[in-house]
Amino acid sequence: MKVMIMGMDGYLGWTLAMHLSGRGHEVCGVDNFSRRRNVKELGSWSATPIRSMEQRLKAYKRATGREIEFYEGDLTHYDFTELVIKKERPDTIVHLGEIPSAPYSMIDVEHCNYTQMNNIIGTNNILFAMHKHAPDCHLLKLGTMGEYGTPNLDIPEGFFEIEYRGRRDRLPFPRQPGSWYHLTKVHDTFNIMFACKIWRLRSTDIMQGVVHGIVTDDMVNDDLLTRFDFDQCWGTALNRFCAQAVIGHELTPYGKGGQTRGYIALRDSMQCLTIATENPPDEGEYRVFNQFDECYSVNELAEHVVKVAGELGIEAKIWNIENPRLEAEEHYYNPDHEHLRRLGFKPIHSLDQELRITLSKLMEYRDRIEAKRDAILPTIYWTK
Ligand code: NAD
Ligand code: USQ
Repeated sequence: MKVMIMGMDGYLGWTLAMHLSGRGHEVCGVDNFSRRRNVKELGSWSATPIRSMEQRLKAYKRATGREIEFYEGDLTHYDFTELVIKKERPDTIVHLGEIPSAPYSMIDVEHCNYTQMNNIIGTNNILFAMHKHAPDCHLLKLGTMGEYGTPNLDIPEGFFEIEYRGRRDRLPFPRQPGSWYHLTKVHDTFNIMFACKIWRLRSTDIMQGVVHGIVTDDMVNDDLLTRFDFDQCWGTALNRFCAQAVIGHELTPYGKGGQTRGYIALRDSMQCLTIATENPPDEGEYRVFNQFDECYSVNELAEHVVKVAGELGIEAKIWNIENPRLEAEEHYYNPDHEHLRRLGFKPIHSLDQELRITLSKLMEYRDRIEAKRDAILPTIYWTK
């Protein structure tokens, strides 16, 4: 299959490019390197010393003999997006090319609008270019479990049956996102659903939980590493806790720490995205997969990190700091995640096994994390 990865320079994008290429797919990708710039803006960097795209592609060719095609450009520019889709006419587009940070979108009006314009317009440009030049292409779009929020009900995969005033229908499950960023994913959801309806495009909307982990089997040398962030904006919960542990910083569950989300290891995310790529939906079909391994509260995550770090001789401590976000700190959370399992997905490692790998590898980059220690504690507040 020919697969085009939008956002190929990112945490998931670079990892997926190697993974799909390794399975024999023809891979090409797009990125505007905004993630590198945006992390710098917040005074931080990736714990792993990532190489430039040019160096990555050469290193990958050296290590495997395989080539990956790359286009630098911005998906919010329609002419560019149309050009690459028209030129490559991929079988699948994996769309990861969005700004993924909730805190970044909450900084101020500029960051909110930048995130919303970038994400929503980029996705719409892909939809219009697909309609024109690649109508049979499968759009595999990364959404987020955060679209649903934390309702006091079980969460289905995208749709549910509802009876209201004596009538029944199958409707999209209510979306209650918790940041300007998460809202972009909701807007994308409805735009994609609408495009599938009017143009008979096919799409899988992935509601992915929080990703964690540092390496996959494709990263056979350090030139092939993906990024790993740990600062207040770009680091996600479990990755932050691991980075905090290796430099002796207290682990920072926010508030009461009962906030529960679905979490998935990077290598499992690759497995799921591969399964979805290789099992496309029918023409005109819009389907939703909830993608995560298991649900944990942030307190539980911190406890797992303390335990595994202890086994590696690292003494980690937990510090429940003031919550900078507006979110439920104790709540019901029970999302379904059957669709991918039915297609064969099975988590590769237990959480503790994956944490052992992450913590051991991160020890190599302790100095780089220490150098940006000041970027760890939150200063962006939802309500101020
Ligand atoms: P990332 O920031 O590392 O990767 C996104 C890439 O897209 C970056 O390299 C960035 O430069 C590029 N990009 C952004 N806007 C672009 C534009 N307009 N034109 C071209 N390139 C652009 O993020 P990630 O963690 O790899 O996440 C990938 C996707 O998965 C995102 O859509 C994110 O919302 C979603 N997601 C991530 C997680 C997670 O925990 N990492 C969880 C659920 C969903
Ligand atoms: N949290 C802490 N301490 C920290 C960091 C985070 O307690 O040091 C808490 C947050 O308050 C939140 C939970 O951990 O309750 C998850 O936060 P996060 O920063 O790990 O994840 P989030 O902001 O939700 O965003 C991340 C990715 C985003 C993706 C989303 C999936 O950045 O791209 O969409 O995870 S989900 O959470 O399922 O919506």
